[in-house]
Amino acid sequence: NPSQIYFGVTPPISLKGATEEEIDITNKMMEYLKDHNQFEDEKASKNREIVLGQLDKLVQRFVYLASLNHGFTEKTAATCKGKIYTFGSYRLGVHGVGADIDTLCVAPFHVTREDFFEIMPKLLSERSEVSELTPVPEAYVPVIKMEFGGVPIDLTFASLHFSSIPEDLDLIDPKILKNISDKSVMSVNGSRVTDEILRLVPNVSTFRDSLRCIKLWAKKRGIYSNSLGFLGGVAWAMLVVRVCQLYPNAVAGTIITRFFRIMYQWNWPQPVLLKPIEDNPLRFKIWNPRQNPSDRLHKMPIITPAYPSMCATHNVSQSTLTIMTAEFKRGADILEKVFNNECDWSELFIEQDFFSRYKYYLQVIISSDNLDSQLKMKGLTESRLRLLVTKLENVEHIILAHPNTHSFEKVFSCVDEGYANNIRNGIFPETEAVNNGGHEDIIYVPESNEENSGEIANMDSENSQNRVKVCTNSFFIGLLIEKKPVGYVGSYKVDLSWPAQDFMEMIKSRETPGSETSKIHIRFHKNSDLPNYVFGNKINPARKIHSSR
Ligand code: 3AT
Ligand code: MN
Ligand code: MN
Repeated sequence: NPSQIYFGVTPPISLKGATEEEIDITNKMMEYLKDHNQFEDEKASKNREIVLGQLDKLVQRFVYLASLNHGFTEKTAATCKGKIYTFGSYRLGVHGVGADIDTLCVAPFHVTREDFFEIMPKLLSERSEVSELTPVPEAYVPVIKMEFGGVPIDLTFASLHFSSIPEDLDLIDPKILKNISDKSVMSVNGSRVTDEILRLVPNVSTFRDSLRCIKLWAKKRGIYSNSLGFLGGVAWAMLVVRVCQLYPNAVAGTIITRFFRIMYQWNWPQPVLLKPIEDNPLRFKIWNPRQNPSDRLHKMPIITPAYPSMCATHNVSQSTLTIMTAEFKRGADILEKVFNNECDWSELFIEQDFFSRYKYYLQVIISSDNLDSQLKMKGLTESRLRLLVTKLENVEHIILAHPNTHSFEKVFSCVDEGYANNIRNGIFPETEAVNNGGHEDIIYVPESNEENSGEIANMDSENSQNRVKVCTNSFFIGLLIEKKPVGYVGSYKVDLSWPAQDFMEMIKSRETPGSETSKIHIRFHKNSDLPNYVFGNKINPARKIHSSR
């Protein structure tokens, strides 16, 4: 098999090893990453291992109890073993400080998903190390989220065709997928993809160093988010793997340079593949643009290597592809300077200045009177926001709609409903204060604002019980609008009301029980009237200074 002599779908571009200069530049990169807290210390890694050990014990207990419930004798139940696997950034060995551990609990076939969501949360809640326990059984990939011994954990579940899970079971074997539920297929998929990734990379340690660099860069540049139409952790990992395959003997610094060049010049929608797509023996849905019209719509396909292969980037839109391509170009230019000794690595990681890039912005404000509803609404809105982006980029004269990966959370307690309504419509105190020239009493008080807490007490402490609490989250979308041709008189009519209305209707129609009181509102901003808090409470640089009356 000729594909055995190299990794990937084409032969490498270069087999060259590293020059001294490349090693030197790589060392500097590693120094930067270490100095910026991208590696966990020994103690924290040990703690993760301890947590995983304890979690494994709980899984064994769970399988035992579930087996008893299904009528097994104590003796037989004791022979039924489960197993936990890890995936995600921890499994890849690129997790940062405070990252979660993505874990998969694999149980024998008689143990059901209902058992998992019934028994496991009970066992976990009995443990003093566990906090923020949140089962999410209705998710696309059902999960129990929690903090265990200070470590965030995502725990998913699959049951496989075994009466007891063998100690050495390798999930990479596609036969394990036979006749198991769709949810179990999706759940083992995370783990199978991570395992394949590690097998398809020529040098794991170079891959890890490179991926850490790319992840930090993508976060700083605001392009790390699967749900908003950028790339998530798995997709970034796969891009780095592909470049590692093309330069199997290069060091990380070189991989990064090549990464930006190759990705900037990539001929999308040509897919990035880490290996040939496998046949389809079990007739799952796999990515196949020749057969599936919906797969032909993918703008930036990056295909997962484990059977059944899927596109990890189906959320990418024209706008987000344009934004990422510009970032690849920026990265390529900076790396060229790094290699010419004209600048250092820190330049690569400068944070994007989202609120200075565009002249127009939309603010999507969601609000609720309690945190529980608000969390649900926030998740719902975040998972749909890309649909608003797609609607916007199709509006005439709009070139680009850019969703900000950072959202803003504010909690207010208002003296009455009138003020609460203003908040729900996104009219926050400081915006008001500017609008009426700063002549205003403190009517709304951000709850978490320490500085103002003294003033709350002074104002009217006896009335504070009657305050109306409003929790808000704001998402911003930057809009690039076509320049008017020279000599064009008048202004463009850019009608945002339909996309905005459509989006709000969609969110409202998805309301879940408890979220009836939640509100969604969309505001349009010129850059000069963006609120100061998006600039970290510095004055909006685009705001003209008003002379006071
Ligand atoms: P972090 O270091 O945790 O930020 P990560 O790559 O581990 O990076 P996640 O923990 O978010 O990222 O995700 C790990 C895996 O979980 C990736 C994917 O297989 C699965 N996953 C994450 N989010 C979703 C989702 N919304 N739907 C389906 N699978 C998901
Ligand atoms: Mn993770
Ligand atoms: Mn996770």
